[in-house]
Amino acid sequence: MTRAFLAIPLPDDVIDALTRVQQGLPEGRAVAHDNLHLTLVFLGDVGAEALEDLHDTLSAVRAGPITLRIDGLDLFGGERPRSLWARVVAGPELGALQTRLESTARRAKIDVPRRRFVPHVTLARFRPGGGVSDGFHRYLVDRAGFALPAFDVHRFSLYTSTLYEDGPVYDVLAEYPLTG
Ligand code: 2AM
Repeated sequence: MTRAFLAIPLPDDVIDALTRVQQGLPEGRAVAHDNLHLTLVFLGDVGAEALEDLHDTLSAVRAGPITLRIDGLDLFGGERPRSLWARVVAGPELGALQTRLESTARRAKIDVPRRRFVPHVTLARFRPGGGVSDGFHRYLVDRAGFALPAFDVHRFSLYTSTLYEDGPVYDVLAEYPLTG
């Protein structure tokens, strides 16, 4: 079985800007530069045959480029955050692609967890159940207006995730163009 997910890789200048916003984070584990992405569908552990089927279907997907914008930081988990993330804003085509990919994965017999799609880029993760310090609140307040100019993305990718003690390593298994 292979742990896998579908995501949109981000342009280098966006990654650099997100890396800069991670600086000064007083606690939590910052997501490594190479691991910053916009997840579309988390696939979980997938067998080789289902992965092949999925790849064949994804290779036939025709969709155009998508314009994205990063606008603001937010937390999953509130006062006891699980993660800090950058909000991604887009037109309806992002949600349409996400829905389509999720259905494609289900048709390939992949048991995709049912979760509302909140477009985001995870920037840091926190120890479960732990609170955060005043320093962390100051960090958030100082970056309250964080936003980046809009940018276009021209592909999405199938990633594998290998879990190690010091964090996951993501590898691109295949790429699919968003060029219409
Ligand atoms: P996250 O960034 O909000 O944690 C690879 O793990 C990607 O798949 C991450 O971007 C992660 O989202 C997403 N994902 C969604 N559901 C997941 C789950 N149950 N376990 C691990 N990652 C998940």
